Amino acid sequence: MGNKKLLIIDCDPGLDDAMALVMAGHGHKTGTVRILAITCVQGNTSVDNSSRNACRVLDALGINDVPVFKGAREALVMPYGWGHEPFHGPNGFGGIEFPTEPDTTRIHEEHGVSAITRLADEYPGTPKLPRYFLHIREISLVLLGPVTNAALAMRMDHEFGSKLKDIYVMGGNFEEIGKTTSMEGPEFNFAADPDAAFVLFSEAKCPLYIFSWELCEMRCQVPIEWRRDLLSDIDTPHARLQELIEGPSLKTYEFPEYLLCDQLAMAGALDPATILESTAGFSSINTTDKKQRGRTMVDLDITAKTRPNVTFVTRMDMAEIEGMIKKAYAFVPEHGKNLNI
Ligand SMILES: [Ca+2]
Repeated sequence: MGNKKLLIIDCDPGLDDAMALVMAGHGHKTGTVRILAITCVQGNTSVDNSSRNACRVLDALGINDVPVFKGAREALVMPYGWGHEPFHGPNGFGGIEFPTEPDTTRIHEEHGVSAITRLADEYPGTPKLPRYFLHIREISLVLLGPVTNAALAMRMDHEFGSKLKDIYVMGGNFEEIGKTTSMEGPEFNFAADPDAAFVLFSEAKCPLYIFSWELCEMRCQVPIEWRRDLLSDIDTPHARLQELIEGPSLKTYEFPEYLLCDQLAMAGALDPATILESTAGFSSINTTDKKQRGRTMVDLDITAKTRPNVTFVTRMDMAEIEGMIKKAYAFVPEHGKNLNI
């Protein structure tokens, strides 16, 4: 396996998920990372749509050796009840009516949660101190949607968290700014399944990197012109797909600048050197307040009782990330399938 980074990507594509999958897919095709699995969850859209959308991205990239698994259809406890996230359209991909179906034969029967826990056992890493069953772990888990699947994996296998190298999560708050339907609520992924986020923060037994809503909205935004120009001179299947699905939302873009969200967590997972600054803290999730369920509660005043369990990323190398995204879309993939629309 060498030093190749192993990824499990849990996602709910989703427009920004699609871009994050392209970034990882580029690494997979060029041999810098290996995607062991893509597991899907309900979030921006239903789990059926999100898994179908993941297949579309893989088709465009000509990736045929990455299995897709459907995970949780609902939040752990309380259904969020929004129907779908309007920003991403009713099918998660801008409401585009595609003339053809993607190759869904890559979706396996096995449930996503059981696939995640199985893979953590199949890739235990390198033995460090065999006598104590200590291993240098090698799987990075990247969470780009509600974290229901990860929480279920942690409940199925209590040691699951300790079988991972690290976890990269797009979600939560750090500076008391939220995003759901109103800007006052908690961040979307954690609001969608607050109880799952609580389990994740309690049970992760490996480094847990949080790419919060504030990081996306206040610290890593890029000019909207950057996004409008990004793919203008690139004609690859995955660039065409991204232009198509993001077209409707770009026309009526609600923010003054373009927000990268899932892309930031993926950039951190692919190249931790893109993380320029971070703050470790003790954090948990509000699961009881009616309006604030899913709100991240942060305590940076670390004592012996509150040892850090989370690292909040606070600054990233945006020039590097912008270049990483551009390069991924410009890459001409062997067997990449065009949509022909
Ligand atoms: Ca997402």
